[in-house]
Amino acid sequence: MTKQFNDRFIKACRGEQTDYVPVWYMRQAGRYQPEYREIRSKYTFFEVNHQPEVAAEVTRLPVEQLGVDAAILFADIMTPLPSLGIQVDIESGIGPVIDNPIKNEEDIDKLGILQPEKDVPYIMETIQLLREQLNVPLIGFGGAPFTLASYMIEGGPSKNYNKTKAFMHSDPKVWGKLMDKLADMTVAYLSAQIDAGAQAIQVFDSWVGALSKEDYAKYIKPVMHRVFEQLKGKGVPLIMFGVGASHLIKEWNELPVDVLGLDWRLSVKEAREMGVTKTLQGNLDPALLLAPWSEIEKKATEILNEGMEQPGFIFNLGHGLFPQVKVETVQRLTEFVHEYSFKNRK
Ligand code: 1CP
Repeated sequence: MTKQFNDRFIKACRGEQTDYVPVWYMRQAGRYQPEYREIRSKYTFFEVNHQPEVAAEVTRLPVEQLGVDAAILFADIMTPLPSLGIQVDIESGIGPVIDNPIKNEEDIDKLGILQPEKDVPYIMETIQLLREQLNVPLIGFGGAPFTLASYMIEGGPSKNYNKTKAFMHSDPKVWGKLMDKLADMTVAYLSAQIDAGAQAIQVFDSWVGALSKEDYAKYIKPVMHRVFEQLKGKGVPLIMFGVGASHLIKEWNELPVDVLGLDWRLSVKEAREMGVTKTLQGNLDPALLLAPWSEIEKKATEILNEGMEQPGFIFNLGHGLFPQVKVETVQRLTEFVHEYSFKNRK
């Protein structure tokens, strides 16, 4: 018998009351799971990504193992970039590495246009498969223009985004051209995911917190506004997330999105005090998952108490799960979030 569909995550995205607080984790599929490591010993990252059956299996792992209330498509924010002519490899212990970083306007003019059906058909196939297999909502996702540009310009992960910021400030017109191209790609990619069956979308602007509020408002906010405005008509909840971006939270609150994902630097209560009205998602520091259970429980309780002040809260980490975390710890946390929020519901 198939289990009844669990729609708590979607309800919470829409700011509706749920009997318990739904939970999922960023990077809930990954190296902390022995099953994931086993699959990755046979295939490269992109080999997993490109095979719908395998990608769907990896996506389902945390749903079956942890009992989370949402699944997130197994892919990467880099997945669509090769179709634009950007050569990406995922290197173990590093992350995405790009052989031909963007240096000038000519490189931007050469970028291709993403045609999802032709370029990334495996993404849509994976989504369709998962919709038959899952009884929780499936989250589709993509990288935001700034974060994608940071990899494309730096050539890989960066600490300070110096080249990216220098590019932006040196020639704002050319920068705008790059943002527009990446925004068009993001809209096409995420629209195709929704059409294939993704039931919510999270946009990762992971590294945009490197910018000042002024620069964000001038160079990034208009393009993010356009991306979300174009996706809004598709009718699925939209989630915005970034790391170290507490100073941008009021700007985000003005974007046409449903949910804001917080990292651990700003509490739910502080965000509310700053005037943030949207549904919130977050925000346990993933490093705490290596601390004794009593500390994890204390902090999770505090987050839940603050989150449940308003209907519609989604429990998550402040950033992705990392390889050293034990599966049992994440299982216990998931159970705790469900039980505590059920007992203390309003
Ligand atoms: O095979 C491996 O174990 C490599 C590790 C890994 C994984 C598991 C990478 C390389 N990507 C992924 C999958 C992934 N990436 C998901 C899948 C689903 C899930 O969450 O379970 C998602 C949503 C992402 C998104 C992603 N990739 C982001 C945004 C989220 C974030 O961490 O802020 C970013 C910045 C990336 C780039 C990337 N890809 C991989 C790594 C290690 C990184 C980060 C590198 C860096 O620090 O810049």
